[in-house]
Amino acid sequence: MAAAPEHRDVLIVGAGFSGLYLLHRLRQRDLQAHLVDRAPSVGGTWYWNRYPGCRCDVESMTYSYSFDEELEQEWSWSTRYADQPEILRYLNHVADRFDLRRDIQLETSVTAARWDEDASLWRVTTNHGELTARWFVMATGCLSIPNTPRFPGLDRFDGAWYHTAAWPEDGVDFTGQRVGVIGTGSTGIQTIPQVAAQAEQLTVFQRTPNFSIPAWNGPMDPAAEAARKAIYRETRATARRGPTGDIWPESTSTALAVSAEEREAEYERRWHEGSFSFLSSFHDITTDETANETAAEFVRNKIRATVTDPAVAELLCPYNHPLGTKRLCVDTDYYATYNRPNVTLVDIKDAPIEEITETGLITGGTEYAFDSLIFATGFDSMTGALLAVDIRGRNDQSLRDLWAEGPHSYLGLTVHGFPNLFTMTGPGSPSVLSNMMTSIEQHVEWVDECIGHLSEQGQTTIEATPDAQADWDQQVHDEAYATLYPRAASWYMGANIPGKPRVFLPYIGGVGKYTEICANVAADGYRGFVVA
Ligand code: NA7
Repeated sequence: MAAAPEHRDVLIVGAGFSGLYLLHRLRQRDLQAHLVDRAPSVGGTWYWNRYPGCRCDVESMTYSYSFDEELEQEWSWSTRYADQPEILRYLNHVADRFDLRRDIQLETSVTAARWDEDASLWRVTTNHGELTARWFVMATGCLSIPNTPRFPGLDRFDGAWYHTAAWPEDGVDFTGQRVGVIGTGSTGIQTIPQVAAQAEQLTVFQRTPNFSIPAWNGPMDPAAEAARKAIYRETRATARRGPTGDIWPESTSTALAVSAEEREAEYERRWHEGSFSFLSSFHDITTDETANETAAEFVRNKIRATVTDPAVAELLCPYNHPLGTKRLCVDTDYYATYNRPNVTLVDIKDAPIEEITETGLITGGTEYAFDSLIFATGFDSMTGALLAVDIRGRNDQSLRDLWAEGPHSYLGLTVHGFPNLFTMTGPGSPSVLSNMMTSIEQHVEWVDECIGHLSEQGQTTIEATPDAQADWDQQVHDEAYATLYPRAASWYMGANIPGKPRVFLPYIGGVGKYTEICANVAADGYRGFVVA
């Protein structure tokens, strides 16, 4: 007879920022929580993405946990934007500091999960057998399933090829090599300058140019660090209240209401501040095409002023989407890299990659030869990791079938027909449109309080009603279509994956507004849910 599956109160999938914090919170309740992850280490996305140049594009003093004041005060980031090794060290430190490892099971992949109606629990299949849990939390991240385009001939390539999100743990030395990079999103833009500095020859294949703002990264200034730490609580509260989960001030004026000189001065100021603050220069940049174009042209002029070959500069200028509607990139020396004699930009907009050969790739009838090829081709975002698991709710309803035309959720956290399932930073939550840390902490605290409250009341299930879910889907859609975002063929829209439904995935109404909605739902006795 097979052994009975191990049972826990809560099963969390994913040892990234959200899974680790949720485990810590639940520990403080009289609940047994267990966390599994397919990786051999904690870290989530910061374990897998270890390509050269990988770092966070949100400042580390904001992109870090706020839940523990001692941790916040004691930890020191070495640079303004931490690189991947430092963020991974931080997550390992957190796992040790809060003694989380005793409830973490690594190298454990979840393949299927089924709601057992009679027992009111989830039966979860892993490569190490079955687990059961009353509450099932998918903390699997928004960008966890790499997108590797199936170019014909890839298995023929005699050189080495890498996806940036599955980088060898020992690193790669490109010294003396001819290297090709496919993709110019945030990842490509981070890695291209680093690879260019090492390789003998680098060729970049660009399908869509992106807008990128300088990070102005550098060593942490001890005075600035101390000043922030003195008001850390206030800045965290500001981040939670605002639309982006970050702390830069949102402009209250419109780009078209001020003179051209004032507009340029504000763009220049934000450009030198760096990162996503640029998008908040004026409050109509993401809603008004004409306003957006003023910001877009400002960035194009920066590209023209940086790249010495005018033809290359023009190829790097984005025209096919409003600024910000594909995720804004944040770089260190990206545009200047094209001034190096060993870097070539190949525009593949009208000449897609035809095939990979033994020695390289063919596009536009020309063959390019390489020793190594880097795929910086992104992810099956937001829904990818959730649908990678065969999740079945009431009446054996499959999540894959339910979401075949696009995701449905209530608050981006729950799905009707799937009781006691929580999808952290799932589609319909602010997640990728915000500082993820702020959204993650909000989700974790809401889910922890929900599970804690129900458990104290002796209640065993919570499930979104169809009406609440339909209303939320509508709100997610309406908020998005009040902006310019749906105009871009972005991964926010699922447009980067052939055949994926075109639905705007994150909630764009803002972190502060979302947090208030979630708090009110809980305060109204979990309005929009059936609790039993
Ligand atoms: P992105 O932003 O999805 O970028 C992927 C890049 O790869 C982008 O330039 C794509 O061009 C390109 N791509 C994808 N498929 C192909 C094919 N078939 N042929 C040529 N080029 C292709 O992923 P990133 O990893 O850069 O960033 C994802 C997020 O991770 C980032 O926003 C941060 O939040 C962290 P396209 O634009 O689709 O024309």
